[in-house]
Amino acid sequence: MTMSANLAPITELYVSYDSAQKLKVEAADLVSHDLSPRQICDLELLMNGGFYPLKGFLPEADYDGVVDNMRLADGTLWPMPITLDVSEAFAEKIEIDQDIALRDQEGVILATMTVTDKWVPNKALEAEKVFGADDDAHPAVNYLHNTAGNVYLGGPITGIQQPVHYDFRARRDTPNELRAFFRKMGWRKVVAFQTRNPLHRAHQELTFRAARESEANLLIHPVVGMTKPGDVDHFTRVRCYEAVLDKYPQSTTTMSLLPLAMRMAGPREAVWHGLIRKNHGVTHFIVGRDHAGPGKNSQGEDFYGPYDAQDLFREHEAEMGIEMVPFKHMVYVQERAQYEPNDEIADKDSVTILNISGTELRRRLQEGLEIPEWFSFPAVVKELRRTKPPRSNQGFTVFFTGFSGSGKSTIANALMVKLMEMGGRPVTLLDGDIVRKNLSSELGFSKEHRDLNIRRIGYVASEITKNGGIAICAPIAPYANTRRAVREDVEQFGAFVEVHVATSIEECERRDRKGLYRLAREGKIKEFTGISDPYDVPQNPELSVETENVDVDNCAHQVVLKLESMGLIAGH
Ligand code: PPS
Repeated sequence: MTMSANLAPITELYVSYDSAQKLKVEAADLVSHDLSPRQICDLELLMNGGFYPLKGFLPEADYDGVVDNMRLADGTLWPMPITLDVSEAFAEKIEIDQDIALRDQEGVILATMTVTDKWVPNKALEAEKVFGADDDAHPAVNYLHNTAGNVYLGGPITGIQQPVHYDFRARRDTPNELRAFFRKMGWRKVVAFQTRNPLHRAHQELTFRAARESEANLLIHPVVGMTKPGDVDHFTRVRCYEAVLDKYPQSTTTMSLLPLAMRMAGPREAVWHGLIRKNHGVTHFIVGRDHAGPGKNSQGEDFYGPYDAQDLFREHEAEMGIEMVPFKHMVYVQERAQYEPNDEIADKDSVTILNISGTELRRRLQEGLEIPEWFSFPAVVKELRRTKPPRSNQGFTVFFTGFSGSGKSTIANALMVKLMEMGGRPVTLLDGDIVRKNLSSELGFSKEHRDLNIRRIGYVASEITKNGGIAICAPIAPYANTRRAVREDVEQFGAFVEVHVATSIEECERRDRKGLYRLAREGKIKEFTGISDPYDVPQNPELSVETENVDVDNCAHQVVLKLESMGLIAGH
């Protein structure tokens, strides 16, 4: 199969400038749905033709077909449900055939939609069929169950304006802008490389080889919408891509940013990516090992086989009208000082093959260790180090939890002093009592109020962590779920070190330093943790300290040792 692009403009869902002005005024009176970040990404690609031939968020019959056999009701291949999920309360207000306004997070109206369908999806079935397992360890399944609304609305979209982007505007192209660029440059064959990671030398080699072998030009087409939680942020990645771009021979290669919200759906995602690239005027698409893989399932196994994505793509290649270029695993051969496809090295026994895995790279960045030039470009490594300095220069949070009177505050204070003695990073103590005075003075001790209190602490700690400081928190934080939520908030930016101050309730009551346990026993204080309110003992804290028969200094020292072993403070 030899492809050559049809670069005529693709159908967009935008109305003309005049109609948009009029529609915008009229739409102000419609019931509004505030789009989630993922829905904004989906809407942008719906409107600009990236999701052609979809005309809007999927109606029920199309959704059923896509979930069941990757086809719209009319038989067209489409592997991913593009749905407008809303809350039950919102759905109740909406009648069939009603027009609604779709707004971005600042309230700007981007489109209107005529609601033709409203239904409650079978999410478990969607998870099984689309993502391969109803397992929350899959980021998209987790999203489906824990973030997406329970009702789907479907219907055609009338586009008013593109979502506003303030970043990297010159690097963003709609399908028609890319088509026009390829036309102007005379690029009749273009191979696209999809990525959500920084590019290193191996990627540069493999993409360029792919282009050479297909006698095509190259489009580096990174996703800047939503990728896998925990990925390097797109700001850093784009700076890295720009550094790699001039390593390609001049005028063979271009880069464009794609505002896609990935689902990490492996094989189905590969087919979806191919269709999206086709819409952008591309003729060839690189599919690697474990394309758009979501990582391990809750049993610790891979969700998909390493070549499932290539197999499914190949099955539908002719129908899609875009050719797959299978990704070769490139390794560095030291003796020849070059990258070669692993499966094409005939003299494997007599040469030295070098490779650094993603995990090893993260470790080296985390610990500030050397990253050799054969592996990556110095400019890329510099950008990565700027964003992710070694752990010993990053912010982090130490989160003490335990009963009232367990010794949390005393150990936290001692730890703060020790860290200040070492210097280097600012330290903030968010002690239970301090917080209740300054941040949460209106709150009591109901479950709801305790949760609010802890989430506020988590928010402040995550901001401190993000900005390179050390936050030491010392609330009771009795609920495991809330502690987990705080961990997630903080871990976006740095380490979260949970320390269980494991003093028994009997010992705390015996000490009764504030006389509160007596009052709680007498019923004068209600909902008292450990007496008349629950405490979930931490199951996997980074550290658990005993305080009976151990002095405060020693407890604080145990925490310092833990921080040292985690690489958070540099050894001497
Ligand atoms: S929580 O559950 O994490 O929001 O609690 P926290 O903000 O750490 O506040 C605990 C301090 O408030 C005092 N106090 C109570 N504790 C538990 N239960 C009840 N009902 C209660 N009422 C008042 C108590 O002094 C706690 O202080 P610490 O420093 O933990 O001893």
